[in-house]
Amino acid sequence: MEIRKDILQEQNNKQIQDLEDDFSRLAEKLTKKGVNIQRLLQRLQDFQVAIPSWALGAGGTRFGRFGFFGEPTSLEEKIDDIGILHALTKTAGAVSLHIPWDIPNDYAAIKEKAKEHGIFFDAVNSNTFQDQSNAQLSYRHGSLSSMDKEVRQMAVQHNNDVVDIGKKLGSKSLTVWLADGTNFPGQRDFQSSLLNTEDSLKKIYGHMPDDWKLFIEYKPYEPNFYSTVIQDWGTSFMLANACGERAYTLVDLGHHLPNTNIEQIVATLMLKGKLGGFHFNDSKYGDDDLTVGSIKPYSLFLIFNELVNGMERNKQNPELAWMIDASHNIKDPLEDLLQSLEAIQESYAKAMLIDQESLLEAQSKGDVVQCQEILQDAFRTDVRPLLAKARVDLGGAVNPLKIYRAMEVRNKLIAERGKHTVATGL
Ligand SMILES: [Mn+2]
Repeated sequence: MEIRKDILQEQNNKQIQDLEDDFSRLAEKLTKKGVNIQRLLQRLQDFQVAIPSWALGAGGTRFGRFGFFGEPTSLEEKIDDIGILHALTKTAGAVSLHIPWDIPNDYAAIKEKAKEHGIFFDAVNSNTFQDQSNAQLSYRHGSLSSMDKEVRQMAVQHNNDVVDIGKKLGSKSLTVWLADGTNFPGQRDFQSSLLNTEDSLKKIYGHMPDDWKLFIEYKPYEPNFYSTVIQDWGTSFMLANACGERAYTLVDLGHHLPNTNIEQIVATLMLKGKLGGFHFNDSKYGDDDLTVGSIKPYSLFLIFNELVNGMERNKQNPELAWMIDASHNIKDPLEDLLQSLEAIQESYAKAMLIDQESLLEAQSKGDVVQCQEILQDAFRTDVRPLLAKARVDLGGAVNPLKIYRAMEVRNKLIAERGKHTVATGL
């Protein structure tokens, strides 16, 4: 299944006049406000989000999993699915592999396939939150933080292996999300767990090539419910500092307790030059892994405001690695990802519309009402014609979801792959 250019063009033709009308109206309005439309379009076109290899199939919960039909059963098919997303949106030009779920069999072939779709290999992710079938030792009581030296060595070795796999694909970064923690008070010693983790991460950092970056994720709870070794951004920041200058904190939107001010965390990390990566999702309660922008679009906008600001002001940060980190339990995974990609671009565009100069002036005058007006003026702008224009100019779809449905992509995937196929992953 591929998105044929002529069919895409045919579909686009039905909507292109409406888009041109909407775009000119919006462009005129924004130009009057002093917005540089070409620059905005360019930045939207440059923004590429990695799709994780585990997100192309249906996710599940610990209670069960409802499969979605026509799921990809191999890494090749997963990359084909990302190719579909990228052809339609022109903003999904990267894949993030999770090892050992997606170890390539034929590196040259997989690289060739990704290249055909215009996809590059972004951060590789290690997995020490479950035992592998051939493992000699168990992560039951932790991995990088384990009290057992041999278990720690095994976990470090796994991460080093992941780096070596990534090297063969052209990846330049490793993301570590550590599930280690405890369920009960007194179960383990906090200080030793943290020291062990620091020691393990330093070993992994030492194994990485000089042009690689290490991203350290944090999360307050789950799968453990009493304590997590890397529970918050402060712990991640401390560990990144201990490892070295190419180690950074990675913010995952779902990895916060409800109502945490994530935009302030972003601002602080960017000020300190320690924000390396970003995982998008949305949530109501915790790490719900819902479609980006489906629950709290205003929060996402405020977070993007700090990201845009930081990218301008804090050049000491690396180019951020963006990834969608969601689990699709109830929707067609590809449709869900299309919605997420749209929501990300929408928030990014709106954040770029904030009149920063006027905001600074209002802040300095203590005009709190005006500060809110400025933010919300940008938030209330319907930027969708801008996103569509940016996409179409690169050969993408006017409306990716509409065209995905019109082309009956899922039915074609089912016809090719069969109905009850199951993707590796969550
Ligand atoms: Mn994540």
